[in-house]
Amino acid sequence: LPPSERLSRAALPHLAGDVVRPDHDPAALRTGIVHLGVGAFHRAHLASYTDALLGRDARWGILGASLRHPDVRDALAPQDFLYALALRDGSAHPPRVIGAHTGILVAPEDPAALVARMAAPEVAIVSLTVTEKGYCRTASGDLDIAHPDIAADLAAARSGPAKTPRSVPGFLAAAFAARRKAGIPAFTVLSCDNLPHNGAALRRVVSQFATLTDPDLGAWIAEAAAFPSTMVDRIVPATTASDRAAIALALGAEDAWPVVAEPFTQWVLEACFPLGRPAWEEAGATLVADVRPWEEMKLRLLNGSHSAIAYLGQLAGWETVAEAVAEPALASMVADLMAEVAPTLSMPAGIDVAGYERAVLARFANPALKHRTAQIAADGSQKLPQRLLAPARVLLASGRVPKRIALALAAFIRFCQGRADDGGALALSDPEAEALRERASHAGTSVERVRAVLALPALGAADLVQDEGFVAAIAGALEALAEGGVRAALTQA
Ligand code: CS2
Repeated sequence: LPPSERLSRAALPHLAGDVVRPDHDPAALRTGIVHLGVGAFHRAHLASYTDALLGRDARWGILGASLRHPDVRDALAPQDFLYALALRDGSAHPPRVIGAHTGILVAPEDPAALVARMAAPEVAIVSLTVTEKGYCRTASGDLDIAHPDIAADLAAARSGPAKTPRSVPGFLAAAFAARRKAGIPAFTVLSCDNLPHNGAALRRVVSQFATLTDPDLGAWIAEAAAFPSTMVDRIVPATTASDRAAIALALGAEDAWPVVAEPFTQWVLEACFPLGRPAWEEAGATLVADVRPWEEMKLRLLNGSHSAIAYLGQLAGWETVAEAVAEPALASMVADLMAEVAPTLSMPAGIDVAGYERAVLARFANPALKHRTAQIAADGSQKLPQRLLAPARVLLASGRVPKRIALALAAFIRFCQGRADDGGALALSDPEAEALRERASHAGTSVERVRAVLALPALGAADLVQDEGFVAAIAGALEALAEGGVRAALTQA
């Protein structure tokens, strides 16, 4: 029988015996961190590291904020912001209850309240998982002033202190302005998104936003605020109805929004937190001086392979990553792709590239995870520059035409055309969806279609459009996909 009780602080003593509970009192936490973007990834990553340390130091509770939708708040508020984290790898793991959140705000309901909480003196860190598109950048990394949210936030901020931001740079600048005015030191901004040099990338858009509204504020942020870069890694698929049902049984209570994740987790951070931080290294994080080799390794080997699997899988009808890599031809294409990309990396000291590649493939093969290729296929315009185009550029500069990257990009273009190999319709979820579909379906030769897609400004690949060898390789792969589908193209590759 399904349990009738709802997860809550009061229900903690009645949960199933093996459930791992917080070793602190979630009601006694203070708020040292405000986190923007309370999706599944955050709840299985930063929140999990932090939760493990709160018994020692209750200062670091997390106030979450959703920038768009109320759904996570609505699910978790009735259960005191507790939720279960369930690890999946085929063996039995008892669920763990995470109790790291002191609340969740929904920004559009009351943007000023969020700014005020970010400006509170006890908040030392504002962390973020807002996905690539949340940064509102152009392909060259500048603030996208044509973005509707940025345009609205800039207009509002210029006509007085911004009380109702919508964008991430707008919220951060408004909170910095409030702190500066009140004489409160700048918080540390901690980007946890899959962008190269994510801290520096965020610093750039926030500083540009602030400078456009008040040059003194821009200068203050440049001087006073730290933006450490991080590499984050854990595969966290979207929670499904069957996950909810299974977790309710294992918990002995209903949980409206648990999260499922692989057991593997990694977090590498630059150790620059002027107002302090939780001792995350005691929960397994790695503090380094320079995160660059780590993030390049992860973005290009893991995320680059993920995107390749997502587009090839969507075309071939492989619903999950595990299903895709169970196909020997696809698994060997992914191994070859990683081998192709590896020479572009300066690996972190002590990490061996072959071992890392094997570990990534083993993680992809996790049959219990059900990570949908459709989920990873979303937002390609925001992901491909750092995942596939950056390593392609390095290889082309050294005279090599990267054939596997070309195949992955061809799969992306065919995916944007909207038809799977069996003729079924494929949904395109991307801020550039319309332009991508139009360019990918451009009348003319396959070379022209490849050029049209690569020339999309969001991809920042104008240089690659000029590389005839690369364009020809992508066009050849696109023709192979069109003629024989993914299976045939893989055997030719
Ligand atoms: C994935 C990532 O959806 C995607 O684009 O590649 O979310 C990936 O699962 C994580 O970065 C793993 O750390």
